[in-house]
Amino acid sequence: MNKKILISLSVISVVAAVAVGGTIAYFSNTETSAGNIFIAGSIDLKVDHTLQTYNGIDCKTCSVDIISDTSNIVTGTASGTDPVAFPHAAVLVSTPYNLRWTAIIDGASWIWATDPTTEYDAANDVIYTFEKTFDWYGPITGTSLSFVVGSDNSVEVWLNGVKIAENTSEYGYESGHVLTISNLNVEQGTNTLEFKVKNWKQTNGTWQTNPGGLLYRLIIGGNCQDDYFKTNCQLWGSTDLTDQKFFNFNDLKPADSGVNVISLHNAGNDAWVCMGLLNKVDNENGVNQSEIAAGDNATSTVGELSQNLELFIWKDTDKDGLYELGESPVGSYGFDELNRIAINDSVTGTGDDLNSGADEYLGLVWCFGNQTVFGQTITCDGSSSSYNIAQTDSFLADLYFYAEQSRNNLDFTCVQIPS
Ligand SMILES: [Ca+2]
Ligand SMILES: [Ca+2]
Ligand SMILES: [Ca+2]
Ligand SMILES: [Ca+2]
Repeated sequence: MNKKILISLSVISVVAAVAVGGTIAYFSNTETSAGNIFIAGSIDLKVDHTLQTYNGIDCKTCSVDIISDTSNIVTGTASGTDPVAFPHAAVLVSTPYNLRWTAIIDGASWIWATDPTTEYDAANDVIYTFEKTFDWYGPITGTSLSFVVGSDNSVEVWLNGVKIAENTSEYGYESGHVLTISNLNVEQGTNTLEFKVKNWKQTNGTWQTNPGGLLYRLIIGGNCQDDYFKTNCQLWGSTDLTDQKFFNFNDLKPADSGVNVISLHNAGNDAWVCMGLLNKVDNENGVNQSEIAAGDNATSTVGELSQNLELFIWKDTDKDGLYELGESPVGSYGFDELNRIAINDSVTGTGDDLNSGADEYLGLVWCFGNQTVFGQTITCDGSSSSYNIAQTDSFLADLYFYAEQSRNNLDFTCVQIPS
């Protein structure tokens, strides 16, 4: 049997009353036993995180700062002769060929599809399209906008498929002729910026006399001040996880609680799905008098935070972060025991695998203290002095989602995953 496995990891970093950094990991793994039944296709799980609250405060985007650099993508051209297949990363213009390129934007670099501009593209009218995406969640009101675009020669700026501004000047590369955009209709979720840059033909032009180029910086100024949660929480659209964190708190107190909505998108074959924590680390970070009074050991190095963090998971069908009638519970867990949780496996229900192309929406409610779920009401009680044992402690872990094909694998259970 040919079996493909993908595991996505993301970090939990929760700290009681001390700040600490986290590490991040992602890996995918393919296991193959060759020569038997061949099953085409693969398992590809994508994960998004579109809603988070902490003590009733919503996570939202604080700021955006993007520039022309090699993370911009060249998506296509009109009559240009870039020999590399699209899409591909934009390249830095290695030499400021044209002394008239007086536009300077802090932090931004001149980019183009090729370096240097091809011979044909310097002598003919050509247009290249550069693309960059950014996420925005929450209100845009109260933010500031700075958006300046330099171009050689003219440029159209598009946002989410709509042209929002253009610079028709041949001299977009001069400081006095750059394009300044003062209004941006940002959408919730992922926004796509496109720059359609036209290099104007010059008879017998060369890469020295007639290069093409794009230079820009977009800053949407924050409105989160120094709120740790707001400036450190992250929301994102459907993606393979790399460095995203679902949890990042630096000053937890008993009775603190929060909600996360996580969506799993199955972009591959029908699959079983499990989740859990790996690489759990409980740090003591010293033992104070309150901890000792609560029963901690003065010489302890292993903290007690994960034992005192509780979690309830349910299938949040309407992805609103509220546990409502008709939505199925997955279960209640301590963070210290959270591993190999069955979201969809052969014992969670008949035919309960996650179909190809389908989504699963999970709601998570965590509590520092004693969590109870009664009917649709979830409470968090941190009033016991026993929680003092976790003062100054910290907890880090990787949150993983595991997908395994369900076809020809009907008896799979999440407890089969190596822990
Ligand atoms: Ca030019
Ligand atoms: Ca401690
Ligand atoms: Ca709901
Ligand atoms: Ca402790």
